[in-house]
This record gives sequence, C-alpha cells and structure tokens, in this order.
Amino acid sequence: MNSSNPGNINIVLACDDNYARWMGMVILSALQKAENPEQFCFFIIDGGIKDKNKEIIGSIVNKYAGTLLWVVPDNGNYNDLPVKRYGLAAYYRLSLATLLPGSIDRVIYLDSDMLVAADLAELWRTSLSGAVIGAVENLGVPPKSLNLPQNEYFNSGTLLIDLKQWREDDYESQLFSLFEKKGSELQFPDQDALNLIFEKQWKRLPLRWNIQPATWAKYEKKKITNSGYSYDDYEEAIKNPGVIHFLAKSKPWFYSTLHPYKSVYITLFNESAWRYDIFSQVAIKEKFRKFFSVEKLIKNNKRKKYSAEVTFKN
Ligand SMILES: [Mn+2]
Repeated sequence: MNSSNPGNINIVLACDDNYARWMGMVILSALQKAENPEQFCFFIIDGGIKDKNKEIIGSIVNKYAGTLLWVVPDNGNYNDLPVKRYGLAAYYRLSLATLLPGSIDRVIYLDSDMLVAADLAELWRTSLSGAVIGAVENLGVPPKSLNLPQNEYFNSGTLLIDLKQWREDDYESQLFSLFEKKGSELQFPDQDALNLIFEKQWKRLPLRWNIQPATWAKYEKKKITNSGYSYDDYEEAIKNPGVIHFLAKSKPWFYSTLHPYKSVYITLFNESAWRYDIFSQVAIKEKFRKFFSVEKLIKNNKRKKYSAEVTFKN
C-alpha cells in the first residue's frame, strides 16, 4: 500500500481498552457512511487495547476492505505530563508526527466519543487554506487562563492536520515544551496546548464536522451569540450532520443521558460484536443518578424530530 497515494484517506484515533468499543463505533459509522470505504486507512494509537477488542475492530475494517494499522506509543515519553482524568490517550494525538510513518502528510484525527454521519471524504477534501490545523470552535466558555475570546477557542475532537507542515515546523516539540512549562495549569491539557500553539492560526472547519451538544440549544435561540458561526452554519450542522460529538456528560452509553442521537448510536452498537455490553461499564452510582425531567425529555424529542435522520445499513 502506498500511504501517500491521494486515494487514501488517513484517519487517526487513539484510546485505551476502556474506550475501544466506543472507538469501534467511530470506525464502523465512518465506514458505513463512506462511498469508497476501501480508501480509508485507520491508524490507531493503541494505549493498551486487549486482543479481543482488536480482533473485533479488525473484522469491522476488513468487512469494508479498509486498511488498519496499530501504532504503539512508548508511554515512557509521557512520564512528566499532567495526566488528570483524561488519561494518557489524550496526549497521543500530539505525537502524531513521531508515531505515524513519515510518508503520511495529511490526517483526520477523531475523538473516540463520536458518531460519523457523513462521508469523511468530504472533510478530507476540505482546504486548510495554508493553515497547519483545521478544527471546529468549542461551543462553550474557554478556560479563563487562556485569555481567548469564546469564538477563537477550538475543540480538539475533530482535527484536520497538514502533517507535512506540522513536521517541518516541529509543532510536536513546541507542544511538549509547553507542557513542561505550564502543563499543570491547563484545564484540558491537550486541547488547551493545541489552542495556545495554534492561536489565530487554525482554520475554521464547518460546524457539521464536530457537532457538540450545545449546537441544539444555540440553534433554538435563533440569534447566535458568542460564536464565529452563523445561524445558517448551525442549520447546516443540524440538517446535514457530519460528525456528532458526545462531549463531556452526553455519552450515549450513560443511562441517564439525553441526546438526539443516543438511540441511533445504541442501535448501531447493538449490531456490533459488543452488543450485549453497552451499559456494562456504567458505574453503579450512574445507574441510580437522578433521571431527567419530563421537560428535558420533551425538549430532546423535539430535537430528535427536527434534526436530520441518520441511519446505518448492514
Ligand atoms: Mn470527545
């Protein structure tokens, strides 16, 4: 396989064994939505995924004739980093240049708490207009310490990266020396470091490629405030979703979450080899967390109705 072949669409994911099945859903949905899934090449930065889960992921990719490469990071390189609740896997994306073959010059990075609702070939073909990194604005207040206006802080769940330029300018060293200096002050270490390094230099991607839970609430207010996207951008995301991001507490595998695409996610999951497991990792305390109010239930049903229908076949 020639990995610099323009026919290849390189997608990078990273997780540990706890997230392997959710990462599998990102891969499965991406392949199902692709017109040419055989062009998809997945690089998985493996933070200790067990063989059983690797086999299932391998058989998903095989079924669609895609390519799968496991990349094993050296955890010793991350010893001095503030790990916090995100774990090491959050840092792996920052070592892309070292971990991926030198012939790879463009990648899409995706978080593992997502559902792909459109052909990623469209995202792949998006111009970066000379920027090293493309991303979607984070729809929320940025950490105060960063001193960034709300519409200039991006979410690192979906990234389109010019890896060639990334290597040439050695952003990897810049990121890790930033960690050495002020890593422990950062609220979301990896996302904040990326924002500091690429301040005012990132390319804004269409909102539909990283649809965060706040998208619906902002859209419903009609007048968009505190966002670099227009009302039409929000509408496009709702009517033509690209990647749905189950950010923070909106994870579809939590019992008590409400999300317009939760049932779509569970249906897809139940078609996979993991099907009996969906709530198995849920902590007991989460099972008994207070349930959503009727108002929230009604609101969520409304959102489901006006949002685009996303379906997966076979
Ligand atoms: Mn995420």
